[in-house]
Amino acid sequence: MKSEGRCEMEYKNLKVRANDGILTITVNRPEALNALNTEVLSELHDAFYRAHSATDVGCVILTGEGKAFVAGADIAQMCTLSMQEGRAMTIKGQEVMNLIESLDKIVIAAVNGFALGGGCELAMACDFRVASEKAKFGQPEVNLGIIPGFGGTQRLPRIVGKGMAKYLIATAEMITAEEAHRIGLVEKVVPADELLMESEKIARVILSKSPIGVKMSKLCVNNGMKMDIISGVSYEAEAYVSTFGSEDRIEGMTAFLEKRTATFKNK
Ligand code: CO8
Repeated sequence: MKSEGRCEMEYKNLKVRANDGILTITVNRPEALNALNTEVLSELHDAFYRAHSATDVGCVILTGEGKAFVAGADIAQMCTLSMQEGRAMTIKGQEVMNLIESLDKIVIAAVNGFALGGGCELAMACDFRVASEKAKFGQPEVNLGIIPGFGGTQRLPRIVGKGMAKYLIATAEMITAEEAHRIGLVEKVVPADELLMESEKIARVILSKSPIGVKMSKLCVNNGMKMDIISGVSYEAEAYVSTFGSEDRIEGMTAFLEKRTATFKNK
């Protein structure tokens, strides 16, 4: 997959800003709590497609405008859909989530507020989640007579375990950022006004590491989770060996021995 054109684009429902290798994508439909309709999904797909393989982007931050990260799929739109249209929307949403998960760089979900239903699923497709202490998480689909359809029944148990996933989905309970942190759904909770600063700080730390190392380790974790342990470690060994052929491996090790900071070239 090659990205074409610029990453910073004009969208109706997104704000996209590139700064020093960090691409910040903000879902910007606050009047509907950033609910995901098919248009927002298409724009997210386009923005992440452009970010993929973009050489001037090293890390992506995904967040929401206003009091929600994303309050789910758009219920007003879903209410009008036929079964075929419902199928098309779930597939479209899953394509966006899969694209984010398989992006060749780390995607940080900076969860500023409600992350419900499709919004929680969107956050789970990211590599990890930094949450404002005001954020709220939940899978309320059973309140609406549906189930999570953007990957939630698959990603939630892989993140928090089977029992907790079933508990959250079957009760539709909305949980606080603190509780989400306790169960491992969120990696870090920060004060609301520090969320973007903290996420950018983490992104800058990642940008200072070897891009090949970061990319290959993401690939190993993602693909290894689909394998049994023996196949997974053997996959890791091949990926590990491939980093040995990089200039950055020589630079990283030499810099350590010379007691200086490594300058990585992504080669
Ligand atoms: N879809 C559409 N509009 C929404 C959504 C949504 N998910 N969430 C909020 N809005 C709208 C409200 O309707 C309201 O609009 P208006 O001002 O025109 O009445 C506006 O946003 C503000 O919302 P509230 O007034 O409700 O704000 P509150 O602060 O009182 O409440 C809540 C905030 C608790 C977040 C509340 O808005 C809420 O419960 N929202 C719905 C949450 C939800 O159920 N999400 C799950 C949706 S289902 C889903 O995501 C399935 C994913 C898989 C889909 C597969 C494709 C077919």
